Amino acid sequence: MLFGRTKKNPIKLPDKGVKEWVYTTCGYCSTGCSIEVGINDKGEGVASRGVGGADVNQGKLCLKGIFEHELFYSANRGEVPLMREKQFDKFKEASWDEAFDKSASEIKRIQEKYGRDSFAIVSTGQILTEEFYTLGKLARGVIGTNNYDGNTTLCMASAVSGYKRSFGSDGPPGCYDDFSHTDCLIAFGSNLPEQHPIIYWRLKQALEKRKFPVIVVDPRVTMFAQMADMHLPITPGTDVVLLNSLAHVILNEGLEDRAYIEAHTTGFEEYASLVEEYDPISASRICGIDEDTIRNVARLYARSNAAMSIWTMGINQSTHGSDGVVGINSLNLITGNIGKQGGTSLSITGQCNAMGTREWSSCSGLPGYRALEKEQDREDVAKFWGIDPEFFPKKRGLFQTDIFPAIETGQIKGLWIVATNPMTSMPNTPRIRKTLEKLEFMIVQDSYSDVETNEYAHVYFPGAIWAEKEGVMTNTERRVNIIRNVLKPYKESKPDLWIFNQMARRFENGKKIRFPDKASEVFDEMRELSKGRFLDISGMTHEKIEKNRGLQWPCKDEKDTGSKRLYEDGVFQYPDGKAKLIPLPFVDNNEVPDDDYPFWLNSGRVVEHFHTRTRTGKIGNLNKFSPTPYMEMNPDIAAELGIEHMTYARLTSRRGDSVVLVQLTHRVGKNMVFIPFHFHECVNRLTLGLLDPHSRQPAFKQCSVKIEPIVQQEAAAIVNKAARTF
Ligand SMILES: Nc1nc2c(c(=O)[nH]1)N[C@H]1C(S)=C(S)[C@@H](COP(=O)(O)OP(=O)(O)OC[C@H]3O[C@@H](n4cnc5c(=O)[nH]c(N)nc54)[C@H](O)[C@@H]3O)O[C@H]1N2
Ligand SMILES: Nc1nc2c(c(=O)[nH]1)N[C@H]1C(S)=C(S)[C@@H](COP(=O)(O)OP(=O)(O)OC[C@H]3O[C@@H](n4cnc5c(=O)[nH]c(N)nc54)[C@H](O)[C@@H]3O)O[C@H]1N2
Ligand code: SF4
Ligand SMILES: [Mo]
Repeated sequence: MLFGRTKKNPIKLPDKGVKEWVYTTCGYCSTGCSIEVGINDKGEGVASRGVGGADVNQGKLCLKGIFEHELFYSANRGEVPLMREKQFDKFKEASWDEAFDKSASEIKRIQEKYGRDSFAIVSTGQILTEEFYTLGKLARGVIGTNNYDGNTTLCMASAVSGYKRSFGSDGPPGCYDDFSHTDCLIAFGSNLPEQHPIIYWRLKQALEKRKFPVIVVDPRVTMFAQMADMHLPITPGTDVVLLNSLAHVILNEGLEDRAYIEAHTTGFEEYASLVEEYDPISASRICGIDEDTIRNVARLYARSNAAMSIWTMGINQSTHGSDGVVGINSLNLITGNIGKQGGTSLSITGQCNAMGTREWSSCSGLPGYRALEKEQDREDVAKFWGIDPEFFPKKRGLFQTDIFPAIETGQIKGLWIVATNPMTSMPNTPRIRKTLEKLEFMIVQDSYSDVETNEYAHVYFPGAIWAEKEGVMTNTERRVNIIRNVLKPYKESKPDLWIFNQMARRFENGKKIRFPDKASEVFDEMRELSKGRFLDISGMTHEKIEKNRGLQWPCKDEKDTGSKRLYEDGVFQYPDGKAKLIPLPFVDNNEVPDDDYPFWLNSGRVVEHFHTRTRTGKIGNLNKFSPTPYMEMNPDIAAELGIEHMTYARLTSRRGDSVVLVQLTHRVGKNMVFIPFHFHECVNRLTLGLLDPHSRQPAFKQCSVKIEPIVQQEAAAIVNKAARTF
């Protein structure tokens, strides 16, 4: 009998009729893959492929990137501006002028009646850097509200805060090339193979050439944990204890880099005396990692020629997020692993341009890593923009996570949401729903009109998407890469830059400040503002960026082709040039499982979906892999509760309840469940989101729930609603 194919005809790929390939950069995650979009003779985007010569991805793309061109024509793209008098009335189509006039007059009315800061703006990590800079000008220099922040508070705020506390400035010091030089890697709360598949591929590529230990710290057996040499299944929210204990072993055994500590850090005495309290035996009782493993990992790390740490949301999204980052930085400082090939403390960023907003949006201050708190910075920017420095507030206003409670208490009356979907992505969405209902006026600016938050808007601005506009984005390793304008905006939708410029013209200061229409002219302003500073991009131009497939800042002049690493000279951004070692006492303030709510609720992502599914939920080749809200649950505990594989179950927390499909797996222990957060009315109905005191980032990953079986027919109806198919 014959098995397999008998006739071996070559596989023929369907001809998509591509006439031209246009260079751009992927618009999903912060890996920053260079991508080319294929255009047919009607000017439509019909294919995507990786760019072979690009440093970052060397021709590869993950499955989200491969289908990225399908976004252009996917369901419910915003076609025209929409308006309505009252929330929940039927939207009516409007002209752009009508939508802008109404919005500007409502903003002015609210600010005149309740004060300038009563109108808030919440932005994103997903538009282009020139757009961020322009929105910053509009928010800080024209509308003049201090309650202006972004969804990066849900995402990277702890990394920013931790970098600032340790090094005196934000800015990830390492790069992907460090994998090729390191002798030991620890990954804290990061599931690289699913969330940053191409960074993971870079790591695998390095490991194929040269073996070094990979240690993954994650309460769940992730795909990354499965490939690691060591998996440390930490008790949720206790990474700081593990970090203190690693430092304890290093200092007790004299494995630290004394010369580096003395030359480049301050605060050693206080730091050492605090970590002295975290011996591995006491620490193991809190963080759940046995004492020998703690000692082994500490020795391995400190004895390596070069060792590096990476982390993502398992660290940032915690009540100790900022402390976790500081702890990781300190581990690297005491072992002399900063600014060195293969020795670094590299936060793996989330959204495609979360770095761009940190650098240029003015959300937390003023452009180019400037601070509102510094008089010189206020004066420099005011002069550059041509306005009175007194127009600026003297300190930063509310963080995104404090803006919603301020709506609740009536301090904020109007809100403009740009490219974020808090009705699905914020913790405790039942509370967010009530909050949004209190607004007198809300604008939602999004590429999709069906984004859940739009249900509460008075005005909807349809934003063009990613490759329908031009500008740059910065990735995890500080690489600025270009998005070329591949095709025309869909229907009447418009680039976010154009939208901000049109709004600016409707205010007094908008007539004083220049708002260039061309992205390259906006970029020129940024270059000028960056000259001679830590974040120097003055040596970049759009053309040079494309030619090099991205340039890493600082990049100081025409000949400069960028910098792989920061702090190679050991000079940090504090006035004394030294990094700070900061003691981190641990206080357990999480909602932990108890008799009433016996399970930890963990949440995160899966490879095929991006965030709230406004995009990937509509792409068949992605959505088909996980079309339904589900939960990973341990089979042993499920059997005790009478819950079966692929049936529905109800979870309840102190905030609300949710129904999901059960997938039995040993990825999670008996006291934990994991739910991807991509689905509306799902995990964030349950989450508590206690805030980190430094970064105000919510602890999405820690709260407690109870679980029960549910009548299957009733459940199916609830779940189908949350799955919303298109
Ligand atoms: N496919 C896909 N890729 C994405 C995204 C997406 O939505 N889909 N989003 C992008 C964005 S914005 C971000 S921020 C990143 C997020 O990227 P990641 O942070 O890698 O992804 P998550 O799944 O949110 O969380 C990572 C891990 O943290 C673990 N964790 C939970 N609690 C703790 C803890 O207390 N300690 C430790 N050490 N670990 C813990 C979880 O078990 C989980 O496996 O991904 C980016 N890439
Ligand atoms: N439980 C739980 N919740 C979480 C997390 C978790 O791990 N667990 N992770 C948190 C994290 S790290 C993040 S980053 C947030 C993400 O949360 P969100 O920011 O709310 O999620 P997105 O779905 O990415 O929303 C972005 C919106 O921007 C739109 N958009 C995309 N490109 C453009 C553009 O160019 N212009 C305009 N105008 N619109 C555009 C998209 O259609 C989408 O509606 O979720 C957070 N929420
Ligand atoms: S790894 Fe990230 S940047 Fe690269 S193709 Fe995938 S989603 Fe896009
Ligand atoms: Mo994120």
